[in-house]
Amino acid sequence: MAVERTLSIIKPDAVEKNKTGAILALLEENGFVLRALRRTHLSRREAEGFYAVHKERPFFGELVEFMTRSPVVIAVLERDDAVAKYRAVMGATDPAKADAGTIRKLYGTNVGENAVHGSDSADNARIEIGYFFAASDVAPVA
Ligand code: 3AN
Repeated sequence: MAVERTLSIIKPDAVEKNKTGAILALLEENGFVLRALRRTHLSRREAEGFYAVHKERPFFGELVEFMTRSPVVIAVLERDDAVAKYRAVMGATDPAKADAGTIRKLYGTNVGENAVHGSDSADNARIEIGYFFAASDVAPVA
């Protein structure tokens, strides 16, 4: 499987719980290389734009409120099969249904406040990385 990149966001709930370092360590232990890393407090406009695909969903307002509540930590992760491997490490959307040892099981609160985001395809990963990072921020493939 080719080397691939995906976008990770450590969401406000996990940053508030001081779990940024624990989550980044778990990712490195799972073979992900941090190609870019940024801590920021998302504006409403940034959060609405990022989650535009969900704008018709009933939880959209709640999701934007949550994602703008306090800072997030955004990372570009790289390894072979990064999109699928990161989704496996994240666990199911609902932390209560996530497998033991996954980030959402360990650090998520509920289906809305579930600790981390991960791209759902390589195409979306490229779009999401471009949404938050300039090409010059992302280290070239080694
Ligand atoms: P995932 O993040 O696992 O790909 P999606 O794409 O279905 O899940 O949902 C995007 C985000 O929307 C989730 N990470 C979660 O924060 C939020 N979300 C999903 N379902 C709900 C829900 N029923 N109530 C509140 N927020 C939700």
